[in-house]
Amino acid sequence: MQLIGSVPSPYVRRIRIWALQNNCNIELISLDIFSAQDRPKMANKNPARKIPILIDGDLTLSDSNSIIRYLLEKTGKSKLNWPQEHLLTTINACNDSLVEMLLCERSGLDTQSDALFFNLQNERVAQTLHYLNDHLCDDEFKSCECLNISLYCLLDWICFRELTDFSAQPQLVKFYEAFSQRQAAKNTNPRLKF
Ligand SMILES: N[C@@H](CCC(=O)N[C@@H](CS)C(=O)NCC(=O)O)C(=O)O
Repeated sequence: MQLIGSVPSPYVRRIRIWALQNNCNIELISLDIFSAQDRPKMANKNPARKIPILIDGDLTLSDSNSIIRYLLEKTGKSKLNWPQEHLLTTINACNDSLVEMLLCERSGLDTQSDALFFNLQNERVAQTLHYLNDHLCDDEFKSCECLNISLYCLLDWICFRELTDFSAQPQLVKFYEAFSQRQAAKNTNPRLKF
């Protein structure tokens, strides 16, 4: 299997960490998706022009959520239950808002200005992080590898890109520090040159 993606992307990193922790051999094809040279390689495989993209023989899948569902099914592991799906959707909502805001910043916009779009994203980011802090110790969160990986990838990307401050959320801080010690986290660290 091949994974089209990039090293910094938190969504791509979810798949890479899951694959490392589950001895699943997936080759990363690392692209700079905004460069003229690499963009067609992504666009040819995904009309939505987003990464990650998984290629398994004749099958092409985009979106980290579909990819993880596919890998769980392929390896005979149980899927997320509905409360776990809700938690994953909450992580995704925070991550998506931060991606949009980063793209706005890179477009020269002031994301701290008092505009409806920015206010909605900033509110969503703050509230989802607060909610995740409160639910991190729930059994359905603790027992779900995919949720742990997805949350770690979000938090480490927040730190790496200096996107927001979650130091007031003690459970998030504790979780982040513990997960950072895992080998798969170290092996996929976007700060390292690959
Ligand atoms: N829902 C998608 C989100 C993927 C996503 O937003 N990927 C970012 C990279 S982190 C991307 O490709 N952005 C390109 C763009 O928005 O144009 C998933 O879970 O895979």
